[in-house]
Amino acid sequence: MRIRTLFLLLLTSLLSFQTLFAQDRATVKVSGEVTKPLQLSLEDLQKMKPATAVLKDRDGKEHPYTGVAVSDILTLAGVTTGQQLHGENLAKFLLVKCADGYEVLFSLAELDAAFTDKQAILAYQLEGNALPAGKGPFRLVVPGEKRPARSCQQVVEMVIRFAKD
Ligand SMILES: Nc1nc2c(c(=O)[nH]1)N[C@H]1C(S)=C(S)[C@@H](COP(=O)(O)O)O[C@H]1N2
Ligand SMILES: [Mo]
Repeated sequence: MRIRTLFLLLLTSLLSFQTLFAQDRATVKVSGEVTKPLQLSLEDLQKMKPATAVLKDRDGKEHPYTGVAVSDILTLAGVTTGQQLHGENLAKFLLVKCADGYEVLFSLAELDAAFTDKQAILAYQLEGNALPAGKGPFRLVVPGEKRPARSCQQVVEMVIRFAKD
């Protein structure tokens, strides 16, 4: 009996250790039409300039998230932003991919401070705490939208592509 309890204890601690590790190892890949592909970990994001965004849920309740401006991530990856976002570059888009297969799309101009004051962020905290398992470790938070449907959870990849024919 005692051995079994000990074994179970060992197993559960090993499993929770693994979950912690998995959280630590989680990254968001930034790829496609970039000059510098990225693989951002929580640590990498925490070193960048923090930004906040409020997400209204389906019941109208407000939730304050902290993370990094998507535009800062795009700039770091060498995506055309700000002054460079003109002409044919306006036909570029960002596709955000999530662990459950959910995908959402933005034109680059929608995310650019030169075009809009609504700053979308890649969030890693909600009310000062790490995001809960089903939502994190990384979530896109898009303020100023009537529905939270593009605020996608469990983000794993951000792909930039050209939609130009
Ligand atoms: N990865 C992922 N993100 C997602 C979804 C999803 O199915 N998968 N659903 C979206 C929809 S339709 C809504 S309404 C919100 C719900 O977010 P909440 O649970 O924080 O209220 O998540 C959005 N983000
Ligand atoms: Mo939804």
